[in-house]
Amino acid sequence: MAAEYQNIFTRVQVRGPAHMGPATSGSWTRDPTTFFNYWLGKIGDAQIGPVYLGFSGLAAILCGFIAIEIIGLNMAASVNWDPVQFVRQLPWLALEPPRPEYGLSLPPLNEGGWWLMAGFFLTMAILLWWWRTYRRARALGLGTHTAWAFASAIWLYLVLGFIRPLAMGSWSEAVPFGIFPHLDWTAAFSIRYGNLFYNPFHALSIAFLYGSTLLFAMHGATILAVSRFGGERELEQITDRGTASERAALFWRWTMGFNATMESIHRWAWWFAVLTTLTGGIGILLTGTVVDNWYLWAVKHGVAPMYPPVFPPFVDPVTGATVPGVSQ
Ligand code: 07D
Ligand code: 07D
Repeated sequence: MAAEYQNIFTRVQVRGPAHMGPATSGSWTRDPTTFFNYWLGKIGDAQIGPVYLGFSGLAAILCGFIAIEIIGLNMAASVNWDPVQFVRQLPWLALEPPRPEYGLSLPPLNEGGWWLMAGFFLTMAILLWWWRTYRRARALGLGTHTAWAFASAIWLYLVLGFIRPLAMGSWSEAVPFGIFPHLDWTAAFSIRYGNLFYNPFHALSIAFLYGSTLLFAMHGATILAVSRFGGERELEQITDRGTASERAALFWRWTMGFNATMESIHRWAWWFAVLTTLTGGIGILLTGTVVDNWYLWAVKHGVAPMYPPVFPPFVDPVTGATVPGVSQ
């Protein structure tokens, strides 16, 4: 019988002995536990495991657990340990950073100390997880592209919660833990510094974010469209372009006159994603440290117009002083 065309939903789930992957050196013994899951096999590979725990993995999970525990218990305390209110109000609950008067000092636990401690453990968890992605890639003889892409996200995270607060001299500048509270922080940050839309690095970050989704859609669509010719076996297509890659390339040359290659499309994707948080982190770090008001910055550089006065200057009836006009 001729092999039938298969896609993600019609794939035959072949069950051989579990594949343990190539041997590596300098690692902990691999946990041999594996099993198969039919439903996960529908969206990916049905084989689950072997998971490699390792030192950094174990330490990251531990630190992550402590961070979530501190955040969760503080939130629970804020609703008087009432489990119903905890669930009802969860999206609005917060663990806030210290008030400005504490600067960079260590505040009492209930006035930001818990926030500082949760931040420490969350940061440790993230950094240890980064180390795990680096080490596991190395152990398999891979490049470390995943680790460096992750590092770009961590850069923005560190700018938001650590580097910029250090530069501003106060933990109060950092982001609170909480679902809507961190959105309130984001909105307030934009307003406080004169509208982030006028920050050119925010604009760059948006262009790369939108560009990432466009590239992802174009690439995903292209590969799915040629999968009936074996196009999803990308590695083979790099060494032997075969009919799938030829067609994919021709499709884009027909429609746009230009095509990426099997390799270069992944470089485009990597850079667009990485530059989203890289430029974003630069934009946030400049805010309040170098530029205090992005709207006025844009006016100064001829990017935005100065609005005409809405209220002309007037004489204050109480003091007799002339009050300047208000322009926005
Ligand atoms: C889909 C991969 C899975 C990850 C998920 C997130 C937690 C938090 C904590 C209950 C794409 C897991 C979430 C572990 C649980 C508690 C206390 C990734 C995928 C599903 N944000 N943000 C969200 C974080 C910042 C902003 C959602 C984290 C900045 C806006 C989620 C950070 C600013 C909106 C979330 C962080 C900002 C969100 C969905 C860290 C500027 C939304 C995230 C560590 C960049 C959206 C209610 C998602 C939303 C949203 C997590 C930072 C803005 C809770 C962990 C300070 C405008 N953010 N965020 O799918 O629905 O990511 O909010 O820096 O509209 Mg955020
Ligand atoms: C947050 C990187 C850190 C995350 C890490 C993940 C865990 C979870 C979970 C295992 C997201 C750790 C993960 C702990 C483990 C599990 C389950 C990446 C993060 C390490 N903006 N804005 C951006 C737009 C406005 C504002 C970026 C659009 C307004 C602020 C992005 C609009 C105001 C900041 C972007 C818009 C405002 C941003 C984020 C439109 C609010 C930032 C990129 C159309 C009123 C951040 C320079 C990203 C930034 C940022 C988009 C509007 C405020 C491109 C499209 C004007 C304060 N905005 N924004 O990838 O970098 O984030 O700015 O209106 O800090 Mg914005």
